[in-house]
Amino acid sequence: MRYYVMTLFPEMIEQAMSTSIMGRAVSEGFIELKVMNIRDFTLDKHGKVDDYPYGGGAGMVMEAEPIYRCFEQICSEVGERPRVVYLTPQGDVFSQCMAKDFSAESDIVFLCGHYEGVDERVLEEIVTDYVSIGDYVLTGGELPALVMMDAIARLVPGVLNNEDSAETESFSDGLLEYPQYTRPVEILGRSVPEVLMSGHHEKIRQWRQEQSVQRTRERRPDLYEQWAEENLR
Ligand code: 6GU
Repeated sequence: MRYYVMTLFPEMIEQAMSTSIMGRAVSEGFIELKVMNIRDFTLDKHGKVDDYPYGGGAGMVMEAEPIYRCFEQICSEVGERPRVVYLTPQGDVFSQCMAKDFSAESDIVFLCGHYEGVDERVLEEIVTDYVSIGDYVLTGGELPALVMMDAIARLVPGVLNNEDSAETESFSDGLLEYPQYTRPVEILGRSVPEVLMSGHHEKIRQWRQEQSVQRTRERRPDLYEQWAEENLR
């Protein structure tokens, strides 16, 4: 899978994507990352990429031209029109279900906006998906793009060491994860639950399932209702 990121802050993307599991996914070739600096595509001799908003008002608006020229270069590399995600609080709220949908693509383009926004005309021309990562306001689309790339990449075969770890955990079956323990057997006056040391695999599986259900009911009643609807009724 190949990610293209159109941004004015390429270091922000490169940094985060060179670390931990994403770093390994890139260096081992499971994910190909092409970070495009929108500033490299302006024809303006001073490298200007934004301008005042028509109609007045605060802040600057990112110009259509450099973004469109950047997109054209991406299209010529991909050979067809890829999905283009514009990160905006006005988009559909990102979910595990959307991550799964995107993980089937061979190429995804992320357009990161800044300032007061992006000239609407280039959005109309190239964007296929408007995505938000939640109901709060960030200064730019880079962190949301990173969030999406992480959530999508871990569904790509090979990115996680453990074959089934993406499937058995939180959300895959609509429940939150059960609690985990490691050595020592006692610390801070608390012991590891007996059943986990019993070696009885079926009992362990049952206990974990019960913990997941209980935890979901307490911490995310909204998710619990959905799960109960699909599994109990
Ligand atoms: Cl995708 N962008 C910005 N700027 N703020 C956000 C967001 C996106 N999602 C939540 N807040």
